[in-house]
Amino acid sequence: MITPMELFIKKMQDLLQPGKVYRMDGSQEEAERLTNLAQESEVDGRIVLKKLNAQEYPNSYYHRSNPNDVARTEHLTFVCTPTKEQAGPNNNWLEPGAAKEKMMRLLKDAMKGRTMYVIPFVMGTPQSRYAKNCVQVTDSVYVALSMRVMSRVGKQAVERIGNSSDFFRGVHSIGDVNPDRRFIMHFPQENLVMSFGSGYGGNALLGKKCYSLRIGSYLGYQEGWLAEHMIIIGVQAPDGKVTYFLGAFPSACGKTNLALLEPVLKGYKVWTMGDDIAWVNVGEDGQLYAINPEAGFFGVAPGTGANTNPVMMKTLKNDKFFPTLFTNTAVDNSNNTPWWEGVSKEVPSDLTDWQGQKYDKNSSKPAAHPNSRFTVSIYNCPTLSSEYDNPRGVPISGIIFGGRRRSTIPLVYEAKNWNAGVFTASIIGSETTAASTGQVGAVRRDPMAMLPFCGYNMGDYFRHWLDMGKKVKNPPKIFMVNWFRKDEDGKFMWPGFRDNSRIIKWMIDRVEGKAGVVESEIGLFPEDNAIDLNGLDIKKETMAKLLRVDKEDWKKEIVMIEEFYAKFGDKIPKELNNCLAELKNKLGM
Ligand code: OXD
Ligand code: MN
Repeated sequence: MITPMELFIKKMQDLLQPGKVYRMDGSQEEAERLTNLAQESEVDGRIVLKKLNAQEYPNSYYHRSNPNDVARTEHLTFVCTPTKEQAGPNNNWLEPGAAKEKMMRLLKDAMKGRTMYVIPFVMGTPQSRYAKNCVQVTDSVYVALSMRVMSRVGKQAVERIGNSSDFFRGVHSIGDVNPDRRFIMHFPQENLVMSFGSGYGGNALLGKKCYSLRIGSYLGYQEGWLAEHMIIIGVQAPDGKVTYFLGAFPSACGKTNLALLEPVLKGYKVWTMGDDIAWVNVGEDGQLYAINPEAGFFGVAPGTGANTNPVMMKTLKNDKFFPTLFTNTAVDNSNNTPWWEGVSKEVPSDLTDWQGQKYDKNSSKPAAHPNSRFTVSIYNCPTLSSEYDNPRGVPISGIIFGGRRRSTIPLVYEAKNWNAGVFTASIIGSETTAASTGQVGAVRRDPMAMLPFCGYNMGDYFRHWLDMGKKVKNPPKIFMVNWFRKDEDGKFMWPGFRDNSRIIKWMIDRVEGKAGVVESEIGLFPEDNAIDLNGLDIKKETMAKLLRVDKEDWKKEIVMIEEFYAKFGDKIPKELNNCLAELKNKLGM
């Protein structure tokens, strides 16, 4: 009898008509072979991979994509639930039958003359009961190699799947990289994603945003857990105790920097568990536990440097795991290394830009695409937590939410309880960045930093969050931060980066009941002098400005929140409407 996995592969072969089928085993030997092949292959008129300087960047390869294919395409991403209401106003929706028909037409014979890579993979440590089994097919060797870095590809997945039909199915073809024929369709009820026309990470590495967040959030809703757009870190205090935090921030808000932070405070250390996605379950003891389903970082290169993220620079130069990929950065021809804005002060004189053109140093445009990326194994990371592969995950004591806001949102405050925390997270706004196509710099509501990734109606998602709070014995404390406040001259008021550890130390003190708070309209502020500012040159008045409620700004904020909530009609849980009413009341509205 044919197993469900074999049946899926056969169906894909019949549909896609590839010239060859290659099944990945996840071995190093295989990765080397595919990397060699990629250096000789052209896709979309470009050599897929070029080897970079191995002395400077071991195991590293350069990939340049079609300039029309450099970010997630939210307007071409659909959640195809039986009813529109199930997908909610937060998703583009298509009826599943119509969506499938559309995709079948695009995918039919799409791999003629190409190789179909069959990628069996596990999201999460294969020993974990929280891990999930997946199979993706793709015709992109770049995607196949990236999947090896980002997930656990190979034998273990095949063994875990066995005769079961309980696995995620992903179909991906890069097609002809035509934005008019590019769709990413999710079918949560069928544990299926169909993606066509893009090779970009968030659109094509289906284990990442598509499965671990959109499909995952739906599974979590059904099964009683949460799939979140969150980092996981363990923060070690001078006494050796490690406190685990989750952190949710919209794309390119410094999430990866926080996940690999070198604290400025003496005796503190951050242990990295993950930089993008967390699966959060209630453990046997009733506490919240988180695992990172991914096995690598797909990080934004620009802004990453020895000053901003020294640990990531070491990760990128580590030779433990093969391969590391750089996509759409510039290349310094003098030594064949990848280059991006922020990796060195000096702009090298002989640069090729991300589009393959000679770079003019006086150009007003950046040499690397603002959303250029590195793909690197988490096992290369020198601060990887010893708990990373613990099948149980790590117990969570605090959840940090944030956004990029030049005004209104204070540096830090704490929600007074779980429900107030869910409210705080549901009203996050952030200035948009280059990780998605569209306008950069506009403020958009991005609840829990999940707006582009929640695979079902966000009203139901808020309800699910509130219910999770009831199931947990000691719900973690919930904090809101904003590292990005600017003064009247447009200068950042808080130094950010390594100094953010000062705020996290306060959070640990709060978890341990060691620090006091002052109540405000929006939540709890640190007491005077509760934040350790030792060695930091910051004025008392600046701190005061960073830690207060600007009532007039908040009144404007309320208008935007109400507009956002209105989209969900009566799906907004009454608990959240009550929090909003209470806040308005406190602001005198
Ligand atoms: C990402 C994103 O790529 O959030 O991680 O866009
Ligand atoms: Mn992300």
